[in-house]
Amino acid sequence: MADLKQLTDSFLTWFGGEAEGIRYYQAPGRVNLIGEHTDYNGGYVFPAALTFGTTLLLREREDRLLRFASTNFPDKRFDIPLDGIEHRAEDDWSNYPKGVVHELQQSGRGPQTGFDLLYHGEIPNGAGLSSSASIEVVTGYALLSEGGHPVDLTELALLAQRAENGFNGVQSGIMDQFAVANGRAGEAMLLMCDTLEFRHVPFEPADHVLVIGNTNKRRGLVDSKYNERRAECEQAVQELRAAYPELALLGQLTPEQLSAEEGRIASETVRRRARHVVEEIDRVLQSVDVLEQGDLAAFGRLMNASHDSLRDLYEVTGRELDAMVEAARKVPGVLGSRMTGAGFGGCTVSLVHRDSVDRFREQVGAEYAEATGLQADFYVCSIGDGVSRIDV
Ligand code: NG1
Ligand code: MG
Repeated sequence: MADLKQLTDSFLTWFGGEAEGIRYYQAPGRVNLIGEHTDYNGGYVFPAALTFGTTLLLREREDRLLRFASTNFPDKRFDIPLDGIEHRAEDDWSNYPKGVVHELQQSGRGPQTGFDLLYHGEIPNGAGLSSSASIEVVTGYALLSEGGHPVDLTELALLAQRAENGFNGVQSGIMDQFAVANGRAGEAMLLMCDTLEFRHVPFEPADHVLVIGNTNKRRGLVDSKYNERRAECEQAVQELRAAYPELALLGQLTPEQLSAEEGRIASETVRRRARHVVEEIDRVLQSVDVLEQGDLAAFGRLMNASHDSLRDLYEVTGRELDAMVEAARKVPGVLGSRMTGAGFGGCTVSLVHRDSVDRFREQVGAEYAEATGLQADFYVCSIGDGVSRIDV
């Protein structure tokens, strides 16, 4: 948890005035345990909220100005009138909270006064741990609460997704915002991305921990490739409609249904993309089954199968993620290891025996550096709660 006393001092340095009247909110980052590139296909995902994320301090103003500052980007503050909210490339990270304000205004619940806002992010940027969703969700939650509006967490997740998609031009799925809004400590979340039905699944493996490994390979090309994969999935749906006229999303097909008709897909590449999606959705459901039976080893094997499919069929892993996963799987006590998030760089997640964590850091760090020339970072993580107000 961030040091609130220090953040309060920092708030007063940015904005002056008194500490009285400052309120505190937090939203976590998230890690997806399995179910990758399934959300925008209307399939299942299995994410969990982290115990670190974004802390937001805010204080009402008497005028109609929003002033955004961040401890992560200390050389710039963005002062924007409530009546002038628009996307501007040069406004950098503040486009995320601005997107949320825009969506709140669209829905008739925009702030009625200005605010001073200080963000403190503990999530590495561009690593696939949802720093942007965390900023969006904490902003929406805080401004709705301050305005005296009831907060429906699912509606908040959708609003935050629109802020990311419409305002910021990323065609993201719903998983990130949803997990950040609805997470619960000690539990992962089985989410059906088409209907948004979800349930929490206890995930507190006694002798094992989740270790996130950051490849520190920033995801340069992610936007174009991400949208390319989405287009390939839509292509598959169109061609499969010859057999399944009602088909709207790939996630509606079982592996057997796809396999019976995949010959209708002309491109071999598109066929492989489709196969990844339907099999990955199936793996999510199998994961919940085996976890509910307490079979962690089986879950680890499903994590491995997920990564291999993302590498061979969906082709979104890349040299760095593959090298890290390969090194991780060689460490005794590792039940499974896979990339998490969009891919191309960013993070891996591994299920590691507690007694093997030190060896894991050492051995994976060294082998990864040798293979790629990059330094890895590791975080042993627990599953935390979704967005909330912090009472002080
Ligand atoms: P990351 O890599 O965490 O940004 C992206 C999408 C998700 C999902 C995953 C792949 C964004 C903001 N998020 O996650 O919705 O599609 O890729 O499973 O684009
Ligand atoms: Mg993001």
